[in-house]
Amino acid sequence: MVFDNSANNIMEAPKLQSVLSEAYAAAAGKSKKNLDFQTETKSLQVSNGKLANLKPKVRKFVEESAHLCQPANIHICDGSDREMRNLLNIMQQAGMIEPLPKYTNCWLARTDPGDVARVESKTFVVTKDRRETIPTPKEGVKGLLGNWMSPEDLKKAIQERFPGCMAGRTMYVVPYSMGPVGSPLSKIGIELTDSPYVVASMRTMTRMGKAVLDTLGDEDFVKCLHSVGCPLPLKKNLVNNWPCDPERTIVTHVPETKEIISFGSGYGGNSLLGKKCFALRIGSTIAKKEGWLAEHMLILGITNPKGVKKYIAAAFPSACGKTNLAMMTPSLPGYKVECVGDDIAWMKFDEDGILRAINPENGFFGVAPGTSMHTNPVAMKTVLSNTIFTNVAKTSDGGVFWEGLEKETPNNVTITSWLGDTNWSKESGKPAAHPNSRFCTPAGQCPIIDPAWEDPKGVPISAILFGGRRPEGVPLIYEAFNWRHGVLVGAAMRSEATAAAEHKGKVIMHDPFAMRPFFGYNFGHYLQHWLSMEQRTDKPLPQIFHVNWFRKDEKGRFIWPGFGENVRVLDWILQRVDGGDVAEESAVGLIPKPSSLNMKGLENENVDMDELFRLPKDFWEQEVKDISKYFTEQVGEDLPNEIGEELKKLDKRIEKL
Ligand code: GTP
Ligand code: SPV
Ligand code: MN
Repeated sequence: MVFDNSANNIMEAPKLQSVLSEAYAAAAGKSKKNLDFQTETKSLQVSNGKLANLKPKVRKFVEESAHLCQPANIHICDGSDREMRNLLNIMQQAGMIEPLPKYTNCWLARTDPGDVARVESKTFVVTKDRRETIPTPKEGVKGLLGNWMSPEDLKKAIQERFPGCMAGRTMYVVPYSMGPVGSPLSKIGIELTDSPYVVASMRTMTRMGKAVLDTLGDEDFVKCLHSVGCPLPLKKNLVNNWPCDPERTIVTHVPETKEIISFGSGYGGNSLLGKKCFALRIGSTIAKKEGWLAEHMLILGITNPKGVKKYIAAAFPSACGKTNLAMMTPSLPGYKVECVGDDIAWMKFDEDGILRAINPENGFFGVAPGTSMHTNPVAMKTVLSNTIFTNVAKTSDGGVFWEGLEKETPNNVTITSWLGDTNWSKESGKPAAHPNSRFCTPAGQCPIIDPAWEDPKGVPISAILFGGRRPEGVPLIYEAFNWRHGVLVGAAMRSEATAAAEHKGKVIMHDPFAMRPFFGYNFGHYLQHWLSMEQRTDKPLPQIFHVNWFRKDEKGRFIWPGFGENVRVLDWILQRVDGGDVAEESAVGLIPKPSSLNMKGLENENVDMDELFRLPKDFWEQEVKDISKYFTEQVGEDLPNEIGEELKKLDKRIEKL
């Protein structure tokens, strides 16, 4: 493959220097000392662990960052239960969390209402050349495929924010592994943060602590620096005792030097830097170089009534159903679903050319609203212990509440909303829980966690699903004709905006591969990388499908019952993976032959199957136009020809509708 930017590589542009190094040097200059760490150690107060026990590279990172951020104290995390209890204690005393006595070791955090979701507009990837990060949009058009920042601007942004930013606070050193500790597929990061909430969450979401430091040799690790940006003494009062600085929030990534620098937000993907920042944005750049895929995908195992087990990966945008599908309780008798991961998949070919996936995470940071014993009983059982809930409502009997739990909540309790309204009722017209409120819970507690979920080899993937919230026009299920067509299907994904990021309203947004907010490099090059998978194996690649649980009728009600009933769609997919003659051609792809979708038991639900599969010509003509415009305006020259050709073929098929 020859990429358009190959000329830059040939010219061997000087390697990017660590963007943090300049800030470190400036900080050292200010203190009028050389960066002689052996002698300076005395001035750094360490309350847990010993700097001298750290590997030289780790120690240098910690000490230089401490000189820059000026924390009162350093705590090197060991990952023990005792440490976790202390963190929870510290947060409880600071009024950041409160216990939920109805459950075992469960806690509620309420954030500053200004810090409730990922901030895509303040998230940047930093490269020397803009085009490495994003395609060049058509003149006069705003680029929608990520934000680029120059190394110089990042250095400035760091200088404006980080000197002294941890004053009076503890800087935690969080060593973590994405993937099981010591697995050849795993990668190590070290996050320095002044937020105990981040530490406690990272302890659940990643493998964190001493074992990681012990495994780390002399190799590089991903350097993650995070601050909530509220040095002590405070300049203004905190809201809900939740330190953050929304006006100055910035989430930045330097793929070349493997640095992640985040400031101002303590929430989710902005601050738990192993997740979107490392496992997807930095991860996708590593994957591109090394020939594998880092994707925003769940991984599930499904066993059919004959006992045949397959693994499926699925990419849906944020808050579009990954956690729910990954843990689903199948409504069809004899089926079993087991969960490998609910958000991120790292997929590589093994020595036999089979694409295998691992879940690099160790916990679930799942959307709370909508989760109930009816929709997702497995999640409800998982979160009964050792869980931190954020921005949900609480009940007067010490439990949690959110939209969707009405039928499961005793009538005699009062509800305190996420905003602290102590006598919340539905009549207020406001939601009790924030729509992006979440639970952070250990994956190992999931009652249907797959026996192979920590297998360092990963699990073999038979099918890849794309999907989104499409109220109109898009059928329940269709299969791509082949890999190339499947890459177009991923590239053309669109979905209704959700509360997982700062977008307002229910506008239909382009979200290719559910990765729009998470690409670590130019989307055109990403497409080329996906196309190249065909040349990387002589084994069949996973079959690609598109699903839509969210089609609505003219009254705005979902046509498809969803959740556990989605197994009917998975059943059809398994038949296709098995080579079953159950598909017929349509303009958009292969769809189920009449009655090949198992509807047994749903007869009384009056599901309008015709409407679920209807392909309105005007809708699809407009869809092709919109996608074509998007590719031209947003991807331009970087769009691989194959994708343009596949879109033309779709256009031709639509003409015949
Ligand atoms: P992120 O964690 O943000 O990446 O989200 P996700 O893709 O894991 O989405 P999740 O499974 O948490 O679902 C988000 C919302 O969609 C929840 O409110 C669910 O109740 C709802 N949802 C999930 N699956 C279905 C479905 O099959 N049908 C309907 N109608 N809603 C669903
Ligand atoms: C998403 O937004 O896709 C999430 C939540 O999974 S966060 O960790 O905040 O990115
Ligand atoms: Mn997600």
